[in-house]
Amino acid sequence: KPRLEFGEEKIKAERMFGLMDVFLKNDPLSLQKDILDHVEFTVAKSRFNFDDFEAYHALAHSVRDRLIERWHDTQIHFNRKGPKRLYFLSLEFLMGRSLSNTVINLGVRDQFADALSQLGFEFEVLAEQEGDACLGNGGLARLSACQMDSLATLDYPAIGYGLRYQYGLFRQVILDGFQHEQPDYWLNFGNPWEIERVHITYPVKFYGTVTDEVLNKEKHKVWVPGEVVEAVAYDNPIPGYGTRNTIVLRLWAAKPSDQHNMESYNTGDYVDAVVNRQRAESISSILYPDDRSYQGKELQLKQRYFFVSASVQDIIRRFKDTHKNFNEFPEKVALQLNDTHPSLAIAEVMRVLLDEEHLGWNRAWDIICKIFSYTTHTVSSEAMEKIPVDLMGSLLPRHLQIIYDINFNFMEKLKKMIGLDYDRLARMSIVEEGAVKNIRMANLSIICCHTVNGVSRLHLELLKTKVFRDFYELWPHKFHYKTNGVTQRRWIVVSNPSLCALISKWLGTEAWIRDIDLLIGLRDHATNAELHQEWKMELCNDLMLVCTIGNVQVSLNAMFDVHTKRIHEYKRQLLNILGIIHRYDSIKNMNKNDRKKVVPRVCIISGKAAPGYEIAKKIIKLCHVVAEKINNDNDIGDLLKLVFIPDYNVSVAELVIPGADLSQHLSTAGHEASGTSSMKFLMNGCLLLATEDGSTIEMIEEVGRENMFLFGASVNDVPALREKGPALKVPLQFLRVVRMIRDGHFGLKDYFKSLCDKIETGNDYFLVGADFASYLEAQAAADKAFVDEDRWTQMSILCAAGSGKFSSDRTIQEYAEKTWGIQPCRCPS
Ligand code: T68
Repeated sequence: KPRLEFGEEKIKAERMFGLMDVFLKNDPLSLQKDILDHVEFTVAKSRFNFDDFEAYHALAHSVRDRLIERWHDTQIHFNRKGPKRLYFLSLEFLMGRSLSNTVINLGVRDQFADALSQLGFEFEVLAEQEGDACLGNGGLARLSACQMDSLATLDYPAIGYGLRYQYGLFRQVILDGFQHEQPDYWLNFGNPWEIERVHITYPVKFYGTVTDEVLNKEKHKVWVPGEVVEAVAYDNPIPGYGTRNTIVLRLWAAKPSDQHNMESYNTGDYVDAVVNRQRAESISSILYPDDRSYQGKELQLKQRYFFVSASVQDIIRRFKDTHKNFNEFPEKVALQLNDTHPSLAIAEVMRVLLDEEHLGWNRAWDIICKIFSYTTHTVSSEAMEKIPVDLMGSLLPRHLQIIYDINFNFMEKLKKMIGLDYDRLARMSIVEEGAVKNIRMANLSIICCHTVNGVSRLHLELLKTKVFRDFYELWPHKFHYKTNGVTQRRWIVVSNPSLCALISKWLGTEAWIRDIDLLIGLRDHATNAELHQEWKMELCNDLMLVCTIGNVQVSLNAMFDVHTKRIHEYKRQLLNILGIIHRYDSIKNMNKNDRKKVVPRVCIISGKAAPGYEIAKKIIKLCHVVAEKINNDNDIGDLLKLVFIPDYNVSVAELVIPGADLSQHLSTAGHEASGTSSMKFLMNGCLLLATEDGSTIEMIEEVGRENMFLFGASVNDVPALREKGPALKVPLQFLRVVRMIRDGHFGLKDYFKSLCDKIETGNDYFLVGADFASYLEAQAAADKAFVDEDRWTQMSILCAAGSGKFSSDRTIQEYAEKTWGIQPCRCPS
């Protein structure tokens, strides 16, 4: 069957069809030929002389060819069927590496591995050559990546939009225990997974003025920009698993525009003009590393609008290719805002409909209210984004007008509904009054979106009762939650192939890779001795993790206890370190006999601190000094080790998660909107030591309280504990370990003083002291369970068996059905 559709010229079409009438083949010989062709013609190295890195590139290009083939077919299929599409707008995507994931989703992993081995290469070794694509900060960004995988796998017609940062998230380098940041110029060695679309470009306007113009006797606003920058598309195909469907993540890069500053050429300063043009590229050059503190920087706002404007132009262009009337827009378009970062899209679509499509306010507003949905990933009002009105007015003058108009209409309506409750009106206004006037992006989003989603059930409760209470009371129907999920393709199939094989063997099928509900079938075997044997072998398979740890000698019998996530006070890495100091101190004070009963532990901590976050950086240093002391204490030996793995990213997570026995999720209750790393650990049969926060509450329902180590104050307890202030009781052990740090037991006592002050009773906002006793109890319970191998193995099996709910496939299906109103559109294979 023809792979391409041709126009009129039948002869030409037949000739081309004759040349390309079959899909690329996946037998060893064809694959080898493809790889060698790419060595010779893409990498431009002799096929007789190339190294692993060059082989990786040739391999990646051969895989990419197959990806493009499916992607074209999917696009043709979507265009033919014309379904409603989802446009997923996110400023961050943490994709990690692509090679292994792609070959597994395409179903050609083993074929490529065989072909390579005959050429004398090992697939895994070449896969190690790939760098991580770290175009995001943390949970939110990795969630976007997991969701793209699920959208493709479930055959949904979706497109992801983001920014092609030249510098990804900073690399963390540890020097003498201190974090240093280095730029991640990830494109240095080329990126075989993207396709540059030199013809898909859109002008993006900034600054300037807005004037009134009369057109067909009607008044219209015209925005005359002061600067224009070009957005160029880079397409990253995302293959589904067990389907031909391949969707795209389109990332925008900024390039100078020919419309930019034409006068400077005319005034003759050619060299200056060219240099100035080049500055345009800085818009998409850097990912802002500050997790959840929007600083209202001009470049950051420019970046956001740049991304939004290019995406909106692309979406409208695609719609207009096949439709004349905007009445159908809501039937064909769903726009998802991943947090408020892309919420300028609301004002941008409104602007295009009003000023360019001349729809009139009411028609345009009606469309806006039908197409946008918004997911918030934040729990506190303080973390909600605000943009200074002055900044917005100078950079995006027309958008500011539109936002004011939306707000005016909303305020008028609101007054009719709630009366003249001025405090409440002020809280709900999009415009925050004060010394500096701000635009509240969350308010804008809630007012304009048909649905506001939280990321766990508890998160929705907090939104309803605290953060968005005023809005919830007004529009209860808008508020929903979709508990987050992660993709089992990346987090089991790719990163833990031996567990994957074991699960498939015991379930008698690989179907769980697409249909995660089947995992529950493992429960039937939870007490099976034979499975226990195999599962235990699997749990002991910590070798990769040991290699990652590097030069710290550890015992393989030890419990591998892992705490990996961004370093943040609310995530309480400090609680973990204090617990480790307490363990160290206890072992030191034990007699020989008691020492024999100690369960050896390898504690692993990993995570980045935002560059300006002093306290978080001190926590990293504390971890290092404590590690230094413990790891070199002969008295302790194998009983306790502490390792900090630098530069945590997706690839490190892929090594660490499969090797962990216990993982820690210690957020003060009410602070973690959901948490997603816990889901990856759970799927891998790792036991959780956690507070009852975010999605953990739902995990308790799925795997049972008895299979987890829970501790700490509940969300309802937290306010009362905080209120106690200096009267709050903390255990003696806590005072003792804090004293050890204060007294300089680990050195640098002056440096750590502020850290200790932060957890001083009366000052301890995150309740480290209040939760300490309960934390130690949970740790002791974990030790006790670990010694009973059968019990531990059974708990581990039950965790994996109960993790099905936490697949992003379930999340995406809920979004598709309840929020976006999109249907699967499966490309025939
Ligand atoms: C996280 N948020 C939540 N934000 O903290 C986590 N913010 O509980 C949740 O599981 C996850 O989102 C997915 O829903 C973030 O990761 C950011 O990374 C971020 C980045 C820039 C600005 C603000």
